[in-house]
Amino acid sequence: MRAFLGVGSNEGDRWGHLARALRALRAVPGVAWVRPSSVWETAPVGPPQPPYLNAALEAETGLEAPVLLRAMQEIEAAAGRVRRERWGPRTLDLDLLLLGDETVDEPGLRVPHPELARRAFVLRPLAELCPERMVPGAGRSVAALLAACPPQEVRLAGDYPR
Ligand code: A4P
Ligand code: MG
Repeated sequence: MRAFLGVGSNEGDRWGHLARALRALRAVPGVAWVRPSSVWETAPVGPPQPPYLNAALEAETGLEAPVLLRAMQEIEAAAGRVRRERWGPRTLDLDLLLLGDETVDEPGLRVPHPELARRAFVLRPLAELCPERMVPGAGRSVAALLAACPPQEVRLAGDYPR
């Protein structure tokens, strides 16, 4: 199944956190391969905080959504992620954006990610990987959602670090 993940960092060694997240995801048993988007620097959404680096990752995996989410949370924890205020600064944030054509609506896991359609910092990198992909529940493609979402400051920062 094809999975799409959002990556964000606005605390500490942001480029290093992105590089380690990609390496760690590639090492997860059940993840066949991972392809990154470019890296975008984006103005923070939420409380005042430093700018983010955001990117998207495409992965091929047989893992079920909860198992994949648990692996992602372990990668966040290894980056020294401390959960404080909602939408506050973080060393590494990994969000499960899309998983095949699946819709999951559980207390601890919602797929597609519920904020997806409103966030240019998610849609801009995602549109590099899969512009034509239809988003379940939205009835529109990633590119169409990007064109319609509120304007935000997002600028290309460079290639994904290896
Ligand atoms: N959860 C449910 N569905 C998912 C999913 N599809 N992927 C649950 C990942 N997690 C999911 O997340 C809270 C809970 O969401 C998790 O325990 C999980 O079970 P969290 O990462 O602990 O808390 P959070 O990230 O502070 O809250 P939230 O609502 O997930 O925030 P977001 O949506 O991650 O947004 N501005 C810019 N420019 N760039 C950013 O990347 N990120 C955020 C955080 C705010 N502003 C930003 C950015
Ligand atoms: Mg999150």
